[in-house]
Amino acid sequence: MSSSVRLNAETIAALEADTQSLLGEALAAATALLAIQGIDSERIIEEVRRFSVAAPSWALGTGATRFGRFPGAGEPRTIEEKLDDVATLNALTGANRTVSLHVPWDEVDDPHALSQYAETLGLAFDAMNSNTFQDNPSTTDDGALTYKFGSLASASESVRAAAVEHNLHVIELGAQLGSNALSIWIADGTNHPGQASFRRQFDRVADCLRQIHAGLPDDWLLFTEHKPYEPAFYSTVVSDWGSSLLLAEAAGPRARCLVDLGHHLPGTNVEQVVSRLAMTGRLGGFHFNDSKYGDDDLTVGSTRPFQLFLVILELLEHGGGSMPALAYMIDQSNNLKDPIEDLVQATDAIQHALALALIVDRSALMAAQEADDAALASEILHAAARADVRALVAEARRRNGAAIDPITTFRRSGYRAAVTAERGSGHVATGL
Ligand SMILES: [Mn+2]
Repeated sequence: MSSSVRLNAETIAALEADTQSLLGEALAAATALLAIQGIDSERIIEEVRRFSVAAPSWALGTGATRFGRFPGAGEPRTIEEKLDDVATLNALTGANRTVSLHVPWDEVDDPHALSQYAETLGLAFDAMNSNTFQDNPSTTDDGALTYKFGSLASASESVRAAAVEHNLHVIELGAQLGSNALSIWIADGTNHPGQASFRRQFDRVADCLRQIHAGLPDDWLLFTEHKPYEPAFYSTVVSDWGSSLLLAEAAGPRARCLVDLGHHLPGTNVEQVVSRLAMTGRLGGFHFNDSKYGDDDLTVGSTRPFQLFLVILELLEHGGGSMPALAYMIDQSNNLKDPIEDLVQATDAIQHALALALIVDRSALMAAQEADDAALASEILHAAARADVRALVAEARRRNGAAIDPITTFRRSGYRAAVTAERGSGHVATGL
């Protein structure tokens, strides 16, 4: 890391010298209060310590809207600088130990060198993301091919072949980086009734996914990610969890469904979708974000914290009381905050929701459900969702060598000013 400001367990402890005793008092009070209800704080702290969620490379910069983009100061110029920022994030949270790359936005010239650089920062590579939702210079630059009318669902055989080839390229790159999964979200769909056949589009995507699945290394998984609409506004090929499941089943045994929390129509019961996919054995991963209207990509837990709590409760059910080994990633686009602060808040929100969900007395809940006692079931959920676990989450971070109060400590560290001096302003760290 070239920056003069380095955040690690030592520098963070020094910056938080005055915070340590405050945490001690808050933790003692919270632990005593939970003990009265028969809740073991240690188990919660240790489970929160274990959890990690991948940081997406594209969220280290400011996102854009359809109407404009306002870049922040000191945004990363290179993949290495993105990794520097993730290392800083992980130092603060102790819970972002991996990074998820997006190709071609993160096209890598020397995977071996990048892999070594990540290792020096204590980071590893999570699921790779391919991109055929915009024209890709490496496959479509000659102008003969375009994804304008779709990629894996395209009526053009050569366009489909280019899209499959791109995905195989991303797998090859990821294998060199030590990743073990490929996430595919395709924008394919239509804007006009009659524009394409639902069935033929679906069959072509299934066929292409089979070809991509055949190119997976033995220890890899393939994730299909659904989204109901946008950019296609009449129909989308992978529009919902049912289509995603059918495609995963068609693709092969190592295909799984990925749930992006913002990729559902308004009012969809997302926690029930999670439960259904978990039952089928095809739940593979998560993209965390929050939304009020559509695919808003807001900070997870910022507008619907109770939904996040219920989703995590379903995951704990699936994992027998602890978080199942799925691919967890933050997928947000932030226009207003410092990107690192936004990712800190996202990670904290997930850690917090996890701690609350761990409080739920799942056997008492099951007994209330079996007795048709709706009021008691609600009481059990609310007793957990209304608890104060902030000190437990902070203690989990402290034990991981991370920050008790990550936002305050990040601001005190002077990291953004230091990288701005090095990197300047006005860089575009995202690919759109
Ligand atoms: Mn996503």
